[in-house]
Amino acid sequence: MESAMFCRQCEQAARGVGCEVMGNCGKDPKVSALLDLMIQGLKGVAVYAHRARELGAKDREIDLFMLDGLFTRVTNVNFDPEDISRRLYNCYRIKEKARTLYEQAYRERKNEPARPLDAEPARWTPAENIEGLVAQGRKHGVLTWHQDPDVLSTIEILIYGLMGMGAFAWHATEMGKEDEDIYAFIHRALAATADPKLQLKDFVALSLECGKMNLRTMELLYQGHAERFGDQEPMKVNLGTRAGKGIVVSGHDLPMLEEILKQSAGKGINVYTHGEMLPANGYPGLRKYEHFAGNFGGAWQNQTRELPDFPGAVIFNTNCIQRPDASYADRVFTWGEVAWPGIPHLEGYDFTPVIEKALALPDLPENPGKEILVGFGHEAVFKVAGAVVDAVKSGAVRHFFLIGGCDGAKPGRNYYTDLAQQVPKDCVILTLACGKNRFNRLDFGDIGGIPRLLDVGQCNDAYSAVRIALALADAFNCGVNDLPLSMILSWYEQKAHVILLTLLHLGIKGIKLGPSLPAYVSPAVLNFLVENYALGPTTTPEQDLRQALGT
Ligand code: SF4
Ligand code: SF3
Repeated sequence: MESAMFCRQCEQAARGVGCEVMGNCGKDPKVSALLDLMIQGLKGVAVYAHRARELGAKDREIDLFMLDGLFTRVTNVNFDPEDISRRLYNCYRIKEKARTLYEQAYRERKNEPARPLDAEPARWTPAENIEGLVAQGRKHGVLTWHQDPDVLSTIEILIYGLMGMGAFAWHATEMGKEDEDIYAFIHRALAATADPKLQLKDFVALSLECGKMNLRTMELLYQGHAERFGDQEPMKVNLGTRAGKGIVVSGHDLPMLEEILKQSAGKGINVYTHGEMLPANGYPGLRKYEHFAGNFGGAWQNQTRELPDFPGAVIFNTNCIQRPDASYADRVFTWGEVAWPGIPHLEGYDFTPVIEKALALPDLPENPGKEILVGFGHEAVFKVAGAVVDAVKSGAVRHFFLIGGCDGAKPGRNYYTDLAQQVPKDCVILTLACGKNRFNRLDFGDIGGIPRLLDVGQCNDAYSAVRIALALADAFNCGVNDLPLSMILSWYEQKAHVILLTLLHLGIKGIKLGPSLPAYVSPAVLNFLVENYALGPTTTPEQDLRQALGT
């Protein structure tokens, strides 16, 4: 019997196979079909935009829409059929714009009209209503992307990589950081997935190229943040609340947080980060706002338990949103690509509705909380590099562990907490992305003044982790694979997935990935990853530590 939906793009894929009745994330079959249609629509845009570029023609609206569309499909971003439908009609308009661009460029270059493209996505026209769009989307589910399971696996690896990279690039554009090569690659790669002539090796190569282009994307994102807000600095973050009105900002987007801070200044409102926004507390350009009060709550998957206790307004600017509980749904907003049915959605940078909501809601109590340390982006780590290198040479620091990646709601993720707690006292732990929320409130102490837990930042700061690894290799005059460094990663969604592609592109071997391996990696593709990169699943903290330390 045909299932209601099929999605296996994240770590929560049901039974490690795929969500077929209802997404474990909360995505229903209707939304799933619309998001499948989004990929089909984007392929249509890409086949034209890629060919137009080959003829020297490009268009910024098309390029920016591509990032929008890819980001919309990322796990835990958009759950609103109305919102996605609007984006789909826009996708069709953009595809037609790309078609015209291509046809004009062709005529100008070749002095003859372009022949119609035969790629199926190029011919898509949207149905007239949501039900029709849903019916269309159901014909373009992931299992239709290719008949061969191994080729399908590599196409999924590529498309999910493009989604993660699209999200990072979307953030970078907000700060004016763009790169023609990134747009050209995204169009070329997505157009390739609609080309039936291409084979497994082509998609493997494109996936590794995706990792390479993502490194460039992450570099741009880092530069955008650093130029606008200064480099991250080690700073203590208060986890309590201040007396007064409050706004919680959840997600990843720093320029949006800055606007909220600017617009709410002097109004008796305190602003708190939540989830992956925590590292925002390490940026001097954001900390300068006196009413930036710290962080509320823990990991994203605890939001429905924690946000009922926050009496102020809440806004999600990126993933990960979950179904807002009735006890706080009337004070939640979404922004950017995030949407949830019935929740007010803000576009642009006018946050008056959130501010007015916060002012109308009850005060928060004065409740001084624990403090934790954030802000060890690569520039901050480089400042203590001499001490770190000396500590390694003297034997005071034996090994580094990068325990990075996304958190998730499934059981089995306590592996990372157990691992962090069992890491021997003469080892340093670097954290990155939201997985750290499981254990970053614990006290890890220091080694001769070097904190044992150094938080490099959000998943959006993965560039810093790469720079730290490369600098260590430089300092010890060896390759990254020869360093006393183990990467034990947790993945959940497509941003973690593309960071992994970047690490593979850099030739990093021996990465441990958990808590489970992606459902979309076929046995043959997994074999390839094991043979070429020694990529393996996490096992038990004890066994993985023994292997990492050679004990
Ligand atoms: Fe399931 Fe993840 Fe897809 Fe949601 S995004 S439907 S949890 S595989
Ligand atoms: Fe987390 Fe959603 Fe990915 Fe940015 S907030 S790491 S999962």
